[in-house]
Amino acid sequence: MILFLAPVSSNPEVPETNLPDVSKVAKFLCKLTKTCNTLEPEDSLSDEDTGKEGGEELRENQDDRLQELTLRTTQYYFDDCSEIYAAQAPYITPRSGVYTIRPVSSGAFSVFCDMTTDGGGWTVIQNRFDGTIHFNRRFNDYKYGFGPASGEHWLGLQNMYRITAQNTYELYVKLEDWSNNVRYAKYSSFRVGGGDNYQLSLGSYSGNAGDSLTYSSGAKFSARDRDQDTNRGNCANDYSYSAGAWWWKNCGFSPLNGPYLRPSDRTSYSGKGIWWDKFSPSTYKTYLKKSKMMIRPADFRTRK
Ligand SMILES: [Ca+2]
Repeated sequence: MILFLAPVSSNPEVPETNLPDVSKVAKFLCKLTKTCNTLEPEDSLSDEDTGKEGGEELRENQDDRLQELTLRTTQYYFDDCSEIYAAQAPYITPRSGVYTIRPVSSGAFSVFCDMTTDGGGWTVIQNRFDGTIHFNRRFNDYKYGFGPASGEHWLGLQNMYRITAQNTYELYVKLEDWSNNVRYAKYSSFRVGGGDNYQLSLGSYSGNAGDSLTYSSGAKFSARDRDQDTNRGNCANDYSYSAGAWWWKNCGFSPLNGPYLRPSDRTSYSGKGIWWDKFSPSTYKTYLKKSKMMIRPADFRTRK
């Protein structure tokens, strides 16, 4: 397991906080991983290490020092964003941003960590907010993921499976409509199965957006080129009332991977956009502006 403390990129919405002393962080990390002998950050890097010439200032600020520490500890990884939260919390206000994690039995990959919503520690698995990344894609894209972790993004079913196989995870779905109303739906457990079905298992609902996902619990994942639903057609492709890759049964009520439609795109013939039935009934007038899905261990709060 292990240890990336500095986000690759910070969330501009999060105010800068004082960074910790790097040597303290290093001590904490080696204590945590019992690898003190191999984790001795040097005071400075050689020109060769940095690619800089002429003895110019090697480390301009603590952000660079944290990045250096990150690069020098690549043999250790965190399982998910909740562990990064726990590693940062003793020293700083945990910072949202892109980090690298490596779940058990998995390679390393980048994720966006939301450290502010509902107590933080969330690993973002889906994020849509401006339509810059198109989501009308084939099954393989949904399997392996697409879009930058720092922007509009689908983490990938395979990575969701690897993360959620480690522990019991909860799901937080944050939604915003075009009138800037923000609501959420939370599920006490969320698991994506293995194989090539990526079957969804969900726990109980709470929140203020309404429950539009429980219907999909038990569903296999379908995309336009992979029909694994229980409908005689292909819910991901064939009907105007449901669109995009999702955990469809006889279709469903929460296509958050649907087309990104702005108010100007809406007509009674525009098909369906991103919607969550209980929050944005499936009429052409109420497609959503933002959708963010995030997961973290269900025992996160009691562990803190
Ligand atoms: Ca079908």
